[in-house]
Amino acid sequence: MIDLHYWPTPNGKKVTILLEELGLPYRIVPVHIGKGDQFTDAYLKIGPNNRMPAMVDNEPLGGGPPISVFESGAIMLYLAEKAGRFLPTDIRGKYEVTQWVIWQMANQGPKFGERGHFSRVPADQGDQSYAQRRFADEVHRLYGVLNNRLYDRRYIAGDDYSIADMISYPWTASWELQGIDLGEFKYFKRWWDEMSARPAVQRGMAVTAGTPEDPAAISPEEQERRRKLLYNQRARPAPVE
Ligand SMILES: N[C@@H](CCC(=O)N[C@@H](CS)C(=O)NCC(=O)O)C(=O)O
Repeated sequence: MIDLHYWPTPNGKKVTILLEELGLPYRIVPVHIGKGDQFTDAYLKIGPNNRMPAMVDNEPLGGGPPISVFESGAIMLYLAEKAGRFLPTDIRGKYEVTQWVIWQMANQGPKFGERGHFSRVPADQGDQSYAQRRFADEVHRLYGVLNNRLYDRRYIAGDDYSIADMISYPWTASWELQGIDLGEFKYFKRWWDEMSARPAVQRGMAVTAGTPEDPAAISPEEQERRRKLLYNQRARPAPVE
């Protein structure tokens, strides 16, 4: 069985889409990132970057102790390789897909994330207009990269559906909130409509991690504790020998 340490955000949903496409049994282990579950000693053993998702495969190929993997891109590569699907094994096909997985991890994920972050900065933190423009432009540029890529290909890596498509979809699910007009990106839109209609994509996007919290039920003390934990994160001290 695979344990997916998960919270329902785009980075988590990349992996649930793949697990649903593969039809592999998995167990969701909630990592409530708003409460700070990502900082516990137990979680840091499998997710040393204090971010989710992370995965533990209790039945790795070839047997032996469980294998744990963090970083959504690495988890996607691991699961696709294990299942022998959605990642070609020939050298050309494999790197056609891998380069787009890394593109997503190094560009689309971080830039879309920062666009969201700077759009939510409280007013008392000063003028954010440069950062907001910078990341809105990057998001627009990256939609253009996908649109141009999909101009003469059905899928991101070519004729076949792959983990490059699954990893790139969740961050585009809220294109409207990102200020994007899909009329500008018609080749991307054709792909997006096809992706959105896939039953496994719909199931993966709908995976939750328990009942959502009622924000009104969080005490002011707890809100303050979370604010201190989550904002201005700096290096954690190394273990003492
Ligand atoms: N590159 C990482 C990014 C993971 C990431 O940023 N996860 C966010 C949620 S989407 C998180 O765990 N945030 C917790 C925090 O900021 O403390 C991946 O793709 O796995």
